[in-house]
Amino acid sequence: MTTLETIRNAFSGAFNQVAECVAYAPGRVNLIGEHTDYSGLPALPMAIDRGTFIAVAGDESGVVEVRSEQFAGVARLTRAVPDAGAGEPWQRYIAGALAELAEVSPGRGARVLVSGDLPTAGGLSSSSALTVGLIAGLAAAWGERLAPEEAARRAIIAEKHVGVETGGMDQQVIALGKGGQALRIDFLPPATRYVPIPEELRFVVAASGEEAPKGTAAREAYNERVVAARAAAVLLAHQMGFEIESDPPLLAHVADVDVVDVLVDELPEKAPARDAARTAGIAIERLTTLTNGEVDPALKLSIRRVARHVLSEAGRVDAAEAALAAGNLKAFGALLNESHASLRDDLRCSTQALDKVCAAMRKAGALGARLTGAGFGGYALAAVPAGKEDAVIAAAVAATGGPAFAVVASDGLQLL
Ligand code: NG1
Repeated sequence: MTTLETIRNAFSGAFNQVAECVAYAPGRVNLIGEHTDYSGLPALPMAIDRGTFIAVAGDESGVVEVRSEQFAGVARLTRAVPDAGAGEPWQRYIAGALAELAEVSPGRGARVLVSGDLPTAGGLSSSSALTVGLIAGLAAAWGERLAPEEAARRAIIAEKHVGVETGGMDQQVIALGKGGQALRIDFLPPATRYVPIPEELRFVVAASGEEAPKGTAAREAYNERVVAARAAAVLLAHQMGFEIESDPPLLAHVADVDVVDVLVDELPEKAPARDAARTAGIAIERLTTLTNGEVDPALKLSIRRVARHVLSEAGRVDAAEAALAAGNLKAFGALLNESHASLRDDLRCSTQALDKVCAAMRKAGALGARLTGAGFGGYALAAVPAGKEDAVIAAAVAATGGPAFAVVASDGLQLL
């Protein structure tokens, strides 16, 4: 297990000098509200008791050198042109973080060691923990202590530049998490509030056994859903007789209208973004342009199913928050199961292994289980009554080989 002491010792061993500061950024598990953030609709995640330590010592080299036993190779990125040095996928997060710190002591460099106990297989937000922690740790070493909200804001932009059109849930809960509490995040208008987790409710996370790497295929599958949701938003607004003026158009802009559930059924089952833009009379770029790249305007998107998932999932976030407040664990568990079914059947980001591990955990006594995070592999989450954790963990390991472990709601970003 990595601790402040072990990372400090490892830093001295690696660089033959003492670390000036250590940032700790936890992972997160999203309780409910999956694939909603990029539509401006709420999510309910919590920071967990596993995370990433980032030990830093500043220097005057103008170069940032990052080492980690978790990732292959050593990154050596020049502050002036950080993109040029980023080879391995994980190094692109460093380049993104450096781009978002361009104005902080621009001539300075740093040596960085990354270590921790957060699995990188997908679903527990290792990429955002790395990005948030790097931004906070490097800024501190260069003389600027960023507020957690500001570290999150910069990390969201950094990750978008890496190529995933992230909605921003992960970075916010990693920065703002609190022990014993989930964090309800609203995006339009932006707001957060803490939601206490009942004492008798426990959480287990379990690997599906399939990596959900942020490589090309997973990134494209994610970005396609982002654009399908935008296309659904403009078509629904068009059906209601108005045009969404903000950019990009989001399902949040139509979600509050009473008839929206009925109108969703009239959306095209599959259509390219190009057709949606033509029908709504708007420029195609408003749908397909991403921060880094674009989605092919001719690609057929599952507009109706994506909209049905996103809008129904937003309703489940409200219901889940109410169930937690009322201590109604049974209702909370049932909502997790409904979320999984919707992600599997409508958003289509589950896999057989995720379905299998969720089913195994339910059978072993979980109140409910669902994939967590973007899906396409990675981790599943189970809500478990206190005392049943070991049985649920054993069932998950028997189903997929593990790992599976209990997680608790924990504090967010810290500078140690
Ligand atoms: P993960 O599981 O970290 O890939 C992604 C997005 C979130 C959110 C979820 C789906 C990033 C960094 N995170 O999470 O913003 O959209 O998918 O709910 O892209």
